[in-house]
Amino acid sequence: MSTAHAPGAPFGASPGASTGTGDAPASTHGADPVLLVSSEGAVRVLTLNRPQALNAFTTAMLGQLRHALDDAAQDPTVRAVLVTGAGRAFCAGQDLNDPYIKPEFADADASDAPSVGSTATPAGGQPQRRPKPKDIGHLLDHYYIPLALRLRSMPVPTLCAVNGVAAGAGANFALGCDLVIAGRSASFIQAFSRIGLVPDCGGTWLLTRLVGRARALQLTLLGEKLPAEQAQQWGLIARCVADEELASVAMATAQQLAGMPTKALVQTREALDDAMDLGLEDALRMEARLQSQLGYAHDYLEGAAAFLDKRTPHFKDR
Ligand code: T3D
Repeated sequence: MSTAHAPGAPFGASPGASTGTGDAPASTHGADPVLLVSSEGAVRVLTLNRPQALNAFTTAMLGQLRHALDDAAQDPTVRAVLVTGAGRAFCAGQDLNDPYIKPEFADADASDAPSVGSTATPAGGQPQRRPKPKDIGHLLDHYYIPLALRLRSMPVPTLCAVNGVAAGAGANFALGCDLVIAGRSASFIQAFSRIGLVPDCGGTWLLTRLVGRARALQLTLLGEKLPAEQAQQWGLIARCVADEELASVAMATAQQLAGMPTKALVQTREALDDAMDLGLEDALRMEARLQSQLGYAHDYLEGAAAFLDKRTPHFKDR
């Protein structure tokens, strides 16, 4: 796959290497593709590419992202997925301008929609324009839920390199990855309460597990910016590194994951998620069941043999 460098993209992503799958074409008539796809060895790199709007998710981008994850999941040469953003932000969450969710407007007297903003009669007798509500839940059912489930069930480890602000669903998509490494200038904002919504894209589930109820409430109610360094101290993310080191550290970590026993990594993710809802005895039995399965697999036999032979193991299961 081509690795020509695209402007603003931290990894070797080529606009020409974008996926052609998704609910919208990857590239529309000369417009920049909203998702860049490239590979470095066994690492598939996905770069959100709407830097002018801080990589806010459009339905086209959400569709392409899911299909790019499907594609990586089905490609036996891919052993890790690295997601990042082009430009100064990782992702500002749902694009509030996307026609899918942007309210249409109707004259106030022609609509029974709730009024917003000033209720004063406008000067000049012009009819007041009011937004007609849309079912935002539809967007979640059709885009965010499949995307979040796809991410969490990837058959390879996932890593997010957070290169700038991650807000709303952008923050929670990042936190849904197995490892999150952020640049020092990055930040996380649960922006939902600022616009009258609840956390989505798995935010309720992820945040309570990652930082506990008190900090989850602090983040989500106040909607304040959490700097990357504090996010790391809180255990929200794995690492915080200097901005200029982010791309190299993230790629080195992704390559490290790609060289490891994939099945064991993925089953570890699933076991940790499941363990949150299990009692000790059930967790012990789950561990035994998983070890039983893995114990027959090539990677365990190879890993144990390589240790005894004092050589580097060569893992190949997926
Ligand atoms: O319907 C639903 O919403 C359901 C789904 C919900 C999932 C969600 O993600 S809800 C949360 C949506 N996101 C937000 O509310 C965040 C909105 N953005 C911000 O609060 C700020 O942009 C940031 C704190 C992220 C960054 O601030 P700053 O000062 O660094 O940048 P900026 O100047 O605000 O933004 C730069 C440009 O990006 C600007 O465009 P312009 O004026 O230069 O043409 C801005 O409008 C655009 N932009 C930023 N975020 C979004 C966006 N455009 C559309 N949608 C956005 N979410």
